[in-house]
Amino acid sequence: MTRKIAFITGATSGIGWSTAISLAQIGYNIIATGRRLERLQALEKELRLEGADCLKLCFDVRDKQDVQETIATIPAHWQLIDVLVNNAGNAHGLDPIQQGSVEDWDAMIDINVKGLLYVSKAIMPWMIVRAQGTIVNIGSIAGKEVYPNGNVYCASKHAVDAITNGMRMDLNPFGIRVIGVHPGLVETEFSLVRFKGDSERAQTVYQGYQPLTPEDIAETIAFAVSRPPHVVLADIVMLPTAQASATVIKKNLP
Ligand code: NDP
Ligand code: 8X3
Repeated sequence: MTRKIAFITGATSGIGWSTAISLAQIGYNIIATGRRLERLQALEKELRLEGADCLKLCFDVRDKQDVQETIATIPAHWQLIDVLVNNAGNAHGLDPIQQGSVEDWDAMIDINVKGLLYVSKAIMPWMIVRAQGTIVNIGSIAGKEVYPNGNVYCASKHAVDAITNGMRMDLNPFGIRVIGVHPGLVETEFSLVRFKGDSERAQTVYQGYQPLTPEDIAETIAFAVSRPPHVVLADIVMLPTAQASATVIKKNLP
């Protein structure tokens, strides 16, 4: 079997890690990226167990020059990228706008929005020249709705939604599929990052109901990218059953 190639940002954890495994299981070799090299090394071992090759690229998506220079080192046979999953991102803080930290705002806009653009800018030409490829952008329910204290994170994910829809239009002449995946609550390191390492606070986000798992999202991405070439699942909103909207969550707490 000739394996396809998927490039996944934020593959060191959560949704990105699980997506790497799921795509390996359906016949992809993986270009896995993130800042934590030891995590990429651990992922590579898991991918090899699935029979997949792995190219590890360590960079911060905020660093435009590093993104460009690192992606430029990809050997020719790895440049035939079939699927790009723009997943790297996080929330930083959960504060009323008037109390928000400028550093947190910068991080969310630089990583979730500009990082996605920098990576896409480097990969799209390889898809355009082959007139094929699929781009999966990980948005959020926060990109469809706004919730109290979510202000800038929600703005960053609304931007991802807009960019996704714009990409689908602009890449339409080249037959490139663009898919937006917008999860609700998924138990990952997301809340640990949002609350700056406060694990007790992070755990409370997922208590009293069954959140989505990163595997749930990964399976859906694997399903979406493996549809026949004439089919695009353009916009996927995925919630835990206990969640009806960004703010309506049925919790059974003591
Ligand atoms: P995790 O914190 O588990 O994973 C985040 C990933 O993003 C890590 O692999 C991290 O890698 C990478 N990342 C973060 N900052 C950077 C950076 N500056 N440069 C490169 N990589 C970076 O969270 P999730 O798996 O939950 O998040 C993945 C995506 O899903 C995000 O875009 C998030 O907004 C979105 N999402 C999450 C939901 C949830 O409830 N968990 C719901 C909806 C959307 P490293 O630290 O090694 O660089
Ligand atoms: C992550 C889900 O509800 O915390 O995007 O914004 S939420």
